[in-house]
Amino acid sequence: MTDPSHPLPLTPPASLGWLPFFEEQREPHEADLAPMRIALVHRSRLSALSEAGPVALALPVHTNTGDFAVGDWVLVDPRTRMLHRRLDRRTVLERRVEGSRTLQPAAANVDTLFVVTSCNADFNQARLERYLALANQGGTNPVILLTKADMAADGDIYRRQAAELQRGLDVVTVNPRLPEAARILAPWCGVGRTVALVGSSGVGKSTLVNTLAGPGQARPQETGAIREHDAKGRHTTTARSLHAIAGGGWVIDTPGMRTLHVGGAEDGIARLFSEITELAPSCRFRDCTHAHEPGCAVQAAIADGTITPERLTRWRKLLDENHDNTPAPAGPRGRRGGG
Ligand SMILES: Nc1nc2c(ncn2[C@@H]2O[C@H](COP(=O)(O)OP(=O)(O)O)[C@@H](O)[C@H]2O)c(=O)[nH]1
Ligand SMILES: [Mg+2]
Ligand SMILES: [Zn+2]
Repeated sequence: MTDPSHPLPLTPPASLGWLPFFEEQREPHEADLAPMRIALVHRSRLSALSEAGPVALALPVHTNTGDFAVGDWVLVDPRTRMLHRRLDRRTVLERRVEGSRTLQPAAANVDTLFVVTSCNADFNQARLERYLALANQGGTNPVILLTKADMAADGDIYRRQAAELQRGLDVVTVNPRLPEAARILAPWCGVGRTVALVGSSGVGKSTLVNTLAGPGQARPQETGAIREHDAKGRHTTTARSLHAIAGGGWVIDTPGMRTLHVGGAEDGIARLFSEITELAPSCRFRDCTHAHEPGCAVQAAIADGTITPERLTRWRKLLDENHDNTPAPAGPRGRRGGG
């Protein structure tokens, strides 16, 4: 941590991903506040990275740390280290809080979301689609990372099945244990850029964080062999955190996002299933559900093999779940998209 008796520098650290988008949000009276990036979110504390290093922030009373995400930009009093305010996010990955419709930010200002899956029983198109919907919705570019291809009989099958999940989707095979993983992922990393990792437990996320951090670094993340549950079977409170990448840029591991419930992601789902969504205007009925109606362009695409029935089923299921998890907007209109 930085020496609390010294004022912190006011220069926004460009290497941390500071952009004109954030600069433009600073009001004239905020010129003597220091921009910093949230690096760690705990139940009762926040730490941030400044030009001078890590800073434990002083929080105003009634601050809810759950409103902040790793990757957020905040303005801080350089003398007292008191948090002043959070700047608007360029992108945000939000997950639904278990048992409620509330969305909680898990990572902010992420450029690329690496959706990690191994080439084994973990591979599941429906689950990958959830992560893609989340990335699309938050304005983040998704890339699928296939791990453990070295242990699979035929990695190409997984590659093909991943590539067909979204038009133009990048799919990369990578072994997180090898140093060359950093070179393979370099096109998405680099100075000022931020990537985040999501995926099931055991697919290699923490190993990848360590590899990206580079040799000679204290291993930032515990991997595989270490128990991920405490004696009661709950997840240990592994905090989400921001780690420097050796070749420049930042990586966020998101241990809280193993199971994913989609809510408020209608646009992200539409983009994910664009081959279905784009056909809808060609259906005879404007409100076609693509289930049983005559003159349905989507059913025609299924009949000629362009779209698989499984894909249509997954689209419908995700859309239904999203609807159930999305708070109805306030106002007399009621249901979202109605009228
Ligand atoms: N053989 C092989 N092992 C891997 C690969 N990726 C990860 N592992 C191993 O899988 C285990 C779980 O990795 P970990 O990073 O802890 O997964 P996490 O739960 O996603 O953070 C570790 O023992 C890794 O060394 C891979 O591509 N090939
Ligand atoms: Mg891990
Ligand atoms: Zn239709």
